[in-house]
Amino acid sequence: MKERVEKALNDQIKKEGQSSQFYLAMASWAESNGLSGTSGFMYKQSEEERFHMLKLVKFINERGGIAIIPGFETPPTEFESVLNVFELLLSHEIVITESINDLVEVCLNEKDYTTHNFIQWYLSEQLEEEALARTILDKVKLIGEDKAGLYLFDRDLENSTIQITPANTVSPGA
Ligand code: OFO
Repeated sequence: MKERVEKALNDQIKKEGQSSQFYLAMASWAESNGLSGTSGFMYKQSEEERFHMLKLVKFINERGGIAIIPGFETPPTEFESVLNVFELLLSHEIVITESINDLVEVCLNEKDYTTHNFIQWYLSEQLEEEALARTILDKVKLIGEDKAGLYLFDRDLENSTIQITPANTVSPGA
């Protein structure tokens, strides 16, 4: 595996792991604030990011490279609100999408078409995650300061009745 590709993949391992920790912090904050739907959603997101990290670790090792298992910075323990949590989720996912795009560029420059192919899965994953974050954020914005609305939103998240739709809207039943 070319050095530049290996380095870019290792950088991505760190980013996926940091995402997992960040979402875990959000899950924990939501849990301690009685928001079980939001917390369940964030625990799941955190698990997914950990899976993304592991997938990269295994890919690098399978191709004869050396995966570097990173240490992580401590994420925040406090968040302003549910709105703040989902704003952070979306902005973080946008940054990760840019990073995956950079990774694609490195693969093309280095003519590493196998890794390029592998990274396509991350591209579509990012597309879905950004769409989901936008969908949820739109809904949280609609709620505003309405406490009853927040209760129903959190309950819907818990029951997984909020789903991504291509038109960036919330599913019926939510
Ligand atoms: Fe790893 O999928 Fe988003 O960040």
